[in-house]
Amino acid sequence: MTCASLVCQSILLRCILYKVENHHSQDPANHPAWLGLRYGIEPTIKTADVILALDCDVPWINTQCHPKEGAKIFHVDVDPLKQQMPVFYLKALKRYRADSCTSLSQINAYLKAKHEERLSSNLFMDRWTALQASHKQKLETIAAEAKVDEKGHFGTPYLARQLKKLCPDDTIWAVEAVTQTAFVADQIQATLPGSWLNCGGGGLGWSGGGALGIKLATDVAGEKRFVCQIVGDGTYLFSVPGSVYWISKRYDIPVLTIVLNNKGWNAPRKSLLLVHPHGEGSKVGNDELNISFVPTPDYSGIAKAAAGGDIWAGHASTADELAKLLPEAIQSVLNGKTAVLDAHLEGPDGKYGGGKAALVG
Ligand SMILES: Cc1ncc(C[n+]2csc(CCOP(=O)(O)OP(=O)(O)O)c2C)c(N)n1
Repeated sequence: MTCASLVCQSILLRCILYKVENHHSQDPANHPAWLGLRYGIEPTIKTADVILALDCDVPWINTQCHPKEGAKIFHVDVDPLKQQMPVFYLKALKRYRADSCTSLSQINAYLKAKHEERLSSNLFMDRWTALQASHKQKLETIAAEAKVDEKGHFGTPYLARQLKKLCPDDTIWAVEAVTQTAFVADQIQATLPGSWLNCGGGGLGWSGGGALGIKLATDVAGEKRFVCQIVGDGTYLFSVPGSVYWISKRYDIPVLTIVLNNKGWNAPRKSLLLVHPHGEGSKVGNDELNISFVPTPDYSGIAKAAAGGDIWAGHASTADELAKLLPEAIQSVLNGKTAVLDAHLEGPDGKYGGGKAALVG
């Protein structure tokens, strides 16, 4: 993947190697061509001369953001015609029904054989240097977003940055963070193939059972990897936590679950604003839209009850509380016991037990 990004940036004028939300992995964040993970909106899409879409179902949302006139688009996919999605259409110059890894290997081999000289010319060296500078800039911008407010409250960027810092380097991230996904991806900056997992399907709730399955699979493979599930609070409820943590305990499958508690569903508001930015729904609060969970349930308590009391469970509303509890939760998982941390985004207001950091009962 690294080579592919390099090749695209070098050979073509400006080319995006771009993967979006619903895929099993993303381009490695330590590569200068990394643009992160976005939901069909990324400024570079509008300026690119060439776009190579690889296994990407929704590379852009036309009404929000689309390639400029004359951009050359190539599409490589196991199913470029999306035969089961009759409305899907990507206006590409060429489409290839092909395995992306094989395709990239072939493209790289071709470029190396035919264009070695061009690749090492000053022009391309200069582009490479510029790309490295823009990558550095991007990483600095992302780092600046991981901040705490004047009350010590944190949002997803800060939380995800702490996770990246404190979890083992080879952690597998099972991510079902819905509207928070891009923030999580920016801060986690996954680089290991297969270490970032999310789901192409629209039905939410896979990540609870999924995290257990991933953990089991790595144990069976002898890798014994640390698995961290990062899940929206609404999605956590869809995941049937009563079953997940009962099974986690019954079969001793330790995972770390981080619940992104933003007091309910954020996605429906975002969706309605995309279609009716100034409609009636845009003028009312989440209560009236019936997407608020206030007062929120005791997410980690639900897990604890399901596990017969034998897991680590807690909630944190401030950066200080997080600094105390997150290392404990991680250590618990490393010691073989599942941990569920209810992370109160933007503070304790409206959230269960808000106001004091606590281990659940
Ligand atoms: C099983 C299921 N039910 C409903 C939906 C529709 N839906 C999409 S996003 C969303 C809200 C998810 O809430 P949460 O996990 O808290 O994430 P947030 O929107 O707050 O980022 C809902 C209800 C869905 N995709 N899957």
